[in-house]
Order: sequence, then C-alpha cells, then structure tokens
Amino acid sequence: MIDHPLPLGGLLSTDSDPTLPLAFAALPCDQSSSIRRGSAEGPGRIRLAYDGRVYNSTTETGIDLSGAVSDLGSWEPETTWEATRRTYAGEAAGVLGQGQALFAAGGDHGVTIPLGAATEVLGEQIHIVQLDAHPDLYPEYRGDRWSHACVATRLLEMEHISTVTQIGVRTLNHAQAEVARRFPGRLAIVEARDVGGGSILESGDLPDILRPGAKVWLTVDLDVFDPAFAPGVAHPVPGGLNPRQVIELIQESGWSLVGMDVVECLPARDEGDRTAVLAGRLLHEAMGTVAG
Ligand SMILES: [Mn+2]
Repeated sequence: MIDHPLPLGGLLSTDSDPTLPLAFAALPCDQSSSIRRGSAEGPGRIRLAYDGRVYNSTTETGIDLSGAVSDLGSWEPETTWEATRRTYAGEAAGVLGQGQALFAAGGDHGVTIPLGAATEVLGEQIHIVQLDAHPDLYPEYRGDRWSHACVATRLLEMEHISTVTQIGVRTLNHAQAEVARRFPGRLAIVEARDVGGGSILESGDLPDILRPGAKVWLTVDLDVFDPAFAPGVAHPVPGGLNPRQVIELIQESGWSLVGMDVVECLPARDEGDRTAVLAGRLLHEAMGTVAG
C-alpha cells in the first residue's frame, strides 16, 4: 500500500513543464495579513488535503487532468513584502508570458496584487472577478497600502485592469464605499444578499462585459463561502455563498481564464480540512475549463 499522499488530486506533473497549458504555484506568504496570520500554511495544506488517493483527477465535467498541470513548486516569500511582490510579479509574468494559465494557492489576499500586475504581460484588458466576503477597498489599512484589505483598490489602479467585479460581499462600510465611487464604470459589487441562495449567473447582477470569452483573472478569497463550508479563514463572515453556487459559476460562465488564485486558507482554524479540500476542488474545476 502506498502511504504517500498524491498532492493536489494527482493533477501535477513531476516537474515544471513549460509545454503544458496549465501551471500551479504555491504562494506561502502572509506578509499582508492584518490580524490573524497563518495563511502561509494554506498552500501546503491544500496540496495534501486534496489528496489524489481520495479524489480522482477527473473534473465533474469529465475532464481528466492527471499529470496535466506543470508543478511550479513553492514561491517562497522574501524578507520584505516589497521584494516578495517583485518576485511574485516577475515569476507570474514569466509563466503567463509563455502562454500558460497560472493557478495559484495563497497565502493571504495580498498575493493577488502582484499576480494581477503580472497579467499586464498579456497585452490586453483583463477583467478581475473577485469572490470575497470583503470588498478589500480600503485606500490603506492600519497604515499599510499593501494590506489584504486594499487588494481591489490596488488592482483598480492598474491601467490594464479593465474591470473588477466583486461577488459575495457582505461587509461594505462607508470608508470602502467612498473608494468604490472613485472607479465609476470599472467596479461592480454584487453583494451576497443580492444573490441569495440561487445561481450567480442567473441573478442578472453581473456586468454585461463578463460575457463568455471574456479574459478573466479569478480570485477566490475563501471567506466568500459561508463559514459552515469554509471555517478555515482569518475573517469568517456568516451569510456567505455555498460551494455549489461557485462551482456552477466556474463551470458555466464561459470565461477565458488567464489565471486564478485561491487565497486566505488558514489551516489553524480549519475543521477536518474542509476549507483546504474546497480550495483544491475549486482549482481543479477551474483548470478543467481551461483544458476542456
Ligand atoms: Mn479578500
């Protein structure tokens, strides 16, 4: 009997392989977390919890991704966030520039800032779809403009980012609503209470520009889910989405994913690896839309 786990559903190649259309990187960095650290442990836990001995390599939609994903390993953080940010942006631009779709596991949500910056290498307008309990729209947070509470603000300041659409938000306050007004026509906020328990695509709340074929970077902050489904996050907020709603969005949107990150998995607060397994599952289904 083999007792070694098969990381990430058995989807990973044995080495990094630039000829594969899909690539996966772990970003174990929590240098932008505000209160509770520990999401640096997230990617390692996601790799192991979504164990290929327990889960097979075929998506719900019937696409077998066994060994189909280039394993880029772990991008270790540098000693300062500024250096980490530069490293992450450079590494990600290299991957995207050679035509691979990049799938990343964080780390805290701050890692999405350099990943979003890296999409500039594609030379086209990119749409960000952000699934999150929080709008992350502070201009700065506790004196830190790179905080995970400022992710959307930093992304909206990038000229190659055409739009940011947030789904599942339930913590919009006055300070962040003020910032939202700085980006008319480029920021859409679909709150959890707008979607309810139904289909996100059929809610009619998404901007028209997010039609099938739109070039999208998908960023999933795991706190978008109700804490019943994803307890292992730093800032759990009741009243969130359920996994079916998000898997359906991934499968049915028809977006052309240039990449995706799943962030804010905090193993120390998880229960039975529920959150880590969900993270692995989302990455797997999204990879299927690129490969399929
Ligand atoms: Mn976030």
